[in-house]
Amino acid sequence: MPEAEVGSAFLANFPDVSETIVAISSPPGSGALAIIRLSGPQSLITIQRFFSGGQHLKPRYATFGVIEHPDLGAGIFDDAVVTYFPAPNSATGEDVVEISVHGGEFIQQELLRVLANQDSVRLAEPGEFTLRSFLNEKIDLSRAEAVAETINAQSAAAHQLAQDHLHGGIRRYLDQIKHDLLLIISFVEAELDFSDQEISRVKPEKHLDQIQSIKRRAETLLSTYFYGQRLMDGFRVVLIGPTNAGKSSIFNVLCGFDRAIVTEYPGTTRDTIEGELSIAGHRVILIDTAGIRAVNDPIENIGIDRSLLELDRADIVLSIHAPDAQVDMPLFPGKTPVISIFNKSDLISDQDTAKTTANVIISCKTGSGIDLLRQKLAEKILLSRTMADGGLIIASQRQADTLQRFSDACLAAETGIFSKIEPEYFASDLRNALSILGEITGETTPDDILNEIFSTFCIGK
Ligand SMILES: Nc1nc2c(ncn2[C@@H]2O[C@H](COP(=O)(O)OP(=O)(O)O)[C@@H](O)[C@H]2O)c(=O)[nH]1
Ligand SMILES: [Mg+2]
Repeated sequence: MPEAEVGSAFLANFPDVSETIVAISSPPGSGALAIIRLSGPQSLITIQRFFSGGQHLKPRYATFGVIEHPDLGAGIFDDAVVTYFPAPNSATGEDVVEISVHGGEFIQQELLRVLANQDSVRLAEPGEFTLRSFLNEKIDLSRAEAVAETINAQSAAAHQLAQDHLHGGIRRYLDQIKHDLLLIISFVEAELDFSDQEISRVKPEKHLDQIQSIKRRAETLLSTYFYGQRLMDGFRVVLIGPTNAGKSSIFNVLCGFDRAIVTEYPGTTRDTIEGELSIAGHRVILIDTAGIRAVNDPIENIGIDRSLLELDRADIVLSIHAPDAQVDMPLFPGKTPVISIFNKSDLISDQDTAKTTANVIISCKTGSGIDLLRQKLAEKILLSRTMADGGLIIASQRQADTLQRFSDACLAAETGIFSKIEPEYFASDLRNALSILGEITGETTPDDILNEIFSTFCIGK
């Protein structure tokens, strides 16, 4: 949680949090219903000017009535359901009013405009509702970031990760580390105080095991980032192979509809095409590429360059071969995991198929082997799964970078022990590590970083 002086230091750089803010919290565009949200001290009085049931709003109960105000034209503007959450028991910790109206674009925009024109009310900045929850100590920074993760999650596994963070998973994990680190610090500092009077008793080496254990736990969490990032952004699975091997056909079969053009003419696919699918609850971005071969066609060559770029970015490569497609150019996918696929098994005899060394034998024509291919893909994806205690996985680059800095700070303390560092410097190394740890949960996060985090949120969140 932000400490008082830290808070006031960064408040200067944030929008004025004493003002009441308003925003549309439902998605842009028209829909059945829309939610407009007010937060701040003027929320109640503002809605009372517009809403027929405004004088009878019972905290946390939905009240039905009509919106009516001269600024919104003559007569009734719309039906509405309004819920009032008095401070501090609201999402932001301030007075919050949620207004549900019909989801026409005119209704939303007009109501928003008129509400934002009221005294001491203004439009919310991106992420300002979540910023206020953070500043009012409703949530720590890792949970604030989880709000964005929850909204962005596009698969079951990503959703689960976000929910874990939203309910304090990161906070709990780091609190344990912080607790252990604080124990060492208080011990060392107490001994330092004492050693003014007597001979020095401080022995940093006594804490070596504990520091190593703290560092290890941070690194375990850090090691989950690779998988976590892919959970959020999707695993990039790239189809490569000679022209006519059936890459586009496999792409279509896996995506479940005919997206890529398939013909018997080599060089049909010239640009890379992306499709999305779910494999074992994981988001997969499947990428069909131009077959790699030596040609003089400038357009096809650009497509081939793009294929090679995709190969560089791939998490998993599906390398396709077929009995009637000749290999024009060898491919080197480097360290990326590869599933080799022998396609068009319907064209050759079972004995000849048995000779192939491919991981999976399929036929897009008959559909044989496709389920096995999905299974192999799931296995490869799950191979990269790493979790810290309690199934915790991180997906934020900022958290990963900060954990790396924390681990470096622990290493500095550890190295200090071996080089017989002065106890004062040892204590200061530990304090430094503690401060870095606090950046993840928001206790010691610099204001420009906070600004950056909240400004990436959508308006109304
Ligand atoms: N017999 C047979 N033909 C296939 C199979 N898969 C794809 N083809 C055909 O092979 C040709 C090339 O397929 P395409 O998907 O465009 O290959 P790409 O160039 O690698 O993308 C097309 O005529 C497809 O109909 C298969 O499993 N069996
Ligand atoms: Mg193709």
